[in-house]
Amino acid sequence: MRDVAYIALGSNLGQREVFLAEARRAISTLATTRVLGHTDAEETAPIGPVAQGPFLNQMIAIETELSPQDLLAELKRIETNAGRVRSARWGPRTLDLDIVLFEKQSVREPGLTVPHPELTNRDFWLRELAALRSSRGG
Ligand code: A4P
Ligand code: MG
Repeated sequence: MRDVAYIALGSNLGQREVFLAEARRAISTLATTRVLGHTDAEETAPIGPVAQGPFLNQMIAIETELSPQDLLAELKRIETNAGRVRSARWGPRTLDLDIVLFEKQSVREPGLTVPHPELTNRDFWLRELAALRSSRGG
């Protein structure tokens, strides 16, 4: 099914701008996928229980025929290519890619929840999502 999806990009380790740029490039090459737009990157204070440096966050909108599950698999591959090592949950990372929302599909499975359960708790996600939706005229 062709659908519009929103992906949150985050980095708080190393060359943060470079990791975000590489992630945008990699997402743009996914099969059956085209990028509709992205927000400017913005620095945000770390949320959650782990003491860590500030994040650079950004959101990208895509149109894709990939299922949410297939998109997640691709995003995990892109994270791994960015040298991400999973340590503490919520801890520092070179690159974190989260599926925020699909316009038409929702998922509730052990390994995947869409819309992302933290969406309503993250002001910058809500703001970025609204900006992308309004720039698409919808
Ligand atoms: N998973 C389930 N639903 C989704 C989804 N919608 N998108 C599963 C992506 N993944 C989803 O994620 C753990 C597992 O969640 C995945 O294997 C996938 O199967 P992870 O990326 O391995 O671990 P994580 O990122 O540490 O955990 P999580 O729950 O994704 O945390 P968040 O929400 O990514 O929090 N502060 C600021 N300012 N900015 C940030 O971006 N990010 C975090 C991490 C903490 N504090 C932050 C930020
Ligand atoms: Mg994550």
